[in-house]
Amino acid sequence: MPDGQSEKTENEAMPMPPQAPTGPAFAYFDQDEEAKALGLFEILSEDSSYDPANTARFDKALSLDLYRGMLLTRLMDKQFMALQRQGVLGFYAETLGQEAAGIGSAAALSSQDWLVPALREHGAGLYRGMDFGNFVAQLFGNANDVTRGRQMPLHPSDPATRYVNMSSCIATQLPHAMGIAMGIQIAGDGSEVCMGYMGDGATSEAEFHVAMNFAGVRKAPVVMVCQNNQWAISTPGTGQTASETIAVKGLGYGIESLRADGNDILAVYEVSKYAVEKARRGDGPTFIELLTYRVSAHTSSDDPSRYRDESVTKVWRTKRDPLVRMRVFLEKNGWLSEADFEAMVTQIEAMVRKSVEKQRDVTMPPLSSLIQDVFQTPWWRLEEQLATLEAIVD
Ligand SMILES: Cc1ncc(C[n+]2csc(CCOP(=O)(O)OP(=O)(O)O)c2C)c(N)n1
Ligand SMILES: [Mg+2]
Repeated sequence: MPDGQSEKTENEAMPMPPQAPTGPAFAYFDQDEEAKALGLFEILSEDSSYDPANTARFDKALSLDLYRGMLLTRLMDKQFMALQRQGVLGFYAETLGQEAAGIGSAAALSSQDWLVPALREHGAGLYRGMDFGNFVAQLFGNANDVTRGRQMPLHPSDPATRYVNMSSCIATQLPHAMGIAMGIQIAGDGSEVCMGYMGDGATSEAEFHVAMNFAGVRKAPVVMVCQNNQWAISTPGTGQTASETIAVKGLGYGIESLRADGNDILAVYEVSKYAVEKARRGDGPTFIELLTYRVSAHTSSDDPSRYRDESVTKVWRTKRDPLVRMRVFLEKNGWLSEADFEAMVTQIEAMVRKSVEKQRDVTMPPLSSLIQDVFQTPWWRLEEQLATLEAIVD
């Protein structure tokens, strides 16, 4: 990447300790298919109480790493939304309240795996090592942007970490995710897994059913993750489906389907790890519903107070906040002091500010970039059109 190499170390994932889950909560996995799809797997309850038998895998390094990933997502979202309001950025969408769902699931992937995102996985991409400078360059659509300013802001893409460019058209990414998994089956050495994300709204689209059908039939190494934040812009979950849960839809396609508390990052990590390890063994796809809530507006172009009861949002913002839940867990274990927390905040905020300062004055992509990435070598017709355009601009 042209920029941001020094920032890369700031958000690299830590190696995962290879411990197997053991505690009573894991009896969830021994239930019949329907009970799993209708139930809700949880490790850290709302008041952060937990059975230590369920948290054996989460040592200090992994726990702090997961928390830092969520904190980075929240703090950068706040700064980028402020920049959007100041007119510096054209568009932005927060993941406020959903940080555990994105980070906890992506944390189960290894570096060679693929992540096919929907709208709210940019934090997860950065957690997996997406270059921060590259991400900010895409927000500005400047000359450092690998997509050459052709996408709306917040459509990052990072070939180095196999973070695939987001498709704005809802659910169109799901056949892509399933197709990548089929490609792994055909051409890979069997060690890679693809994780494809969607919102609850995407499960009503045709592409969801196409992808799930093929994934089930081909037993593809794909993990389909639905961040059920209970809203699709102004459509609530009750207006989206008559199904009892979203997870249960997977059973019709012969896909094992799990359902977890999406605001409990330890639970999200465990169900995701289970699914990723299963896919890597060649035992086929898993569908995961993560129950969470979109605390923020849909995007910077939306005002949710016009269509929903914000007193409900307040409960999710306070009592059910995934960062508070995990922070109490860290404090109970003596792994995060107030001073450690303050230092983490200062370091993240400074990194975001520094990167914005670096990227905001970078020039637009050159006109000649218009014909790049269309063919391997631009053909004469495109060269001719570019010359005409350059003459007009001059
Ligand atoms: C095919 C298609 N239809 C409609 C839209 C407009 N649109 C953009 S986001 C969105 C809602 C998405 O909801 P959901 O899948 O639950 O994801 P969330 O935004 O809640 O993360 C809609 C309707 C679109 N982008 N693509
Ligand atoms: Mg939604």
